[in-house]
Amino acid sequence: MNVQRTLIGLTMMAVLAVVAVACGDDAADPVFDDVWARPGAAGDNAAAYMNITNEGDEDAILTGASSDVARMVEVHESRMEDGTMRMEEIPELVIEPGETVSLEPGGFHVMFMNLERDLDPDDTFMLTLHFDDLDDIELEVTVAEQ
Ligand SMILES: [Cu+2]
Repeated sequence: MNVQRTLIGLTMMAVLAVVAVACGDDAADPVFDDVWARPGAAGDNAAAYMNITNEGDEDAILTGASSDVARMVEVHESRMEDGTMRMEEIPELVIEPGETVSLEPGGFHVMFMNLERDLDPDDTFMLTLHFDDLDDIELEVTVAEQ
């Protein structure tokens, strides 16, 4: 076998592989439903909930959120610890391809601390979600008593 020809062949294959990766549309594709928030009074806290389904080929990694309804917006997880409900910030919430993660009371939620205004039932407001390697995603949240 001609060694030089084999090397050229391998080099060509490597080049093609790089092009394939660069041109592939592998990406996370988070899709949202049942987006709602609990009511709250100005100065208090509230939380938003939703289902996030990743219809893409890469992990969707939620890294944070922002909204003009509150000074501080964080992604939290609530859990029981020694009989007490505690919550902590989740710096990265990973949703694998094909997976649905539910943000729901008692679990993951988007926390609004120190509301700038009242959130009354049937109000709507905009929430911006930040994902690793994706453009920001804006969602309309409906306030509901559930
Ligand atoms: Cu919280």
